[in-house]
Amino acid sequence: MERTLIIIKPDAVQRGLIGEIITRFERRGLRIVGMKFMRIDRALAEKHYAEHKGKSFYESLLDYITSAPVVVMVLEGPNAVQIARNTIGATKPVEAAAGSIRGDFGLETGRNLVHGSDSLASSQREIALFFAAEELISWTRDVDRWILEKVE
Ligand code: IDP
Ligand code: MG
Repeated sequence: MERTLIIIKPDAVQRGLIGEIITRFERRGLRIVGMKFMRIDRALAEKHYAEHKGKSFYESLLDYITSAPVVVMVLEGPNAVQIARNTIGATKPVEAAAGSIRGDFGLETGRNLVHGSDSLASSQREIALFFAAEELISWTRDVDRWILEKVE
């Protein structure tokens, strides 16, 4: 089982797409183990996007992610990191497959609606930035045996 950090970014929240986006992850079969509605401040944004410091889009990225409230989620499942990335689609909406979130709702890279961790190591680092351990709920769904080959 893996966990991954998802952010429904300010543009998606402003456009009323919270429900649509959560629905796509739920339908995929991923299990929500943490979720909060919040405004990301500058300090947290800098930590979250530290790998991009110095890049041409860094300042506009910080402005974007701090511009309005977001929904932050931790999703769990086998291969959750890669499966969530596939459901989200490629970074640039112009390259995102139709049927992915960015491929269905996005046009520009700086308004690409959703964040998903890019590796297991990133997910662990990012989850710790946004959630305290006690905010993450370990649970099973009655339907899990119809989604997972083996329920732990
Ligand atoms: P990812 O979100 O698909 O992992 P990253 O390369 O990690 O993509 O970039 C982080 C975020 O920075 C992107 O989701 C996007 O919002 C923004 N970004 C990346 N490249 C560009 C760009 O060339 N122009 C504007 N924004 C960008
Ligand atoms: Mg990334």
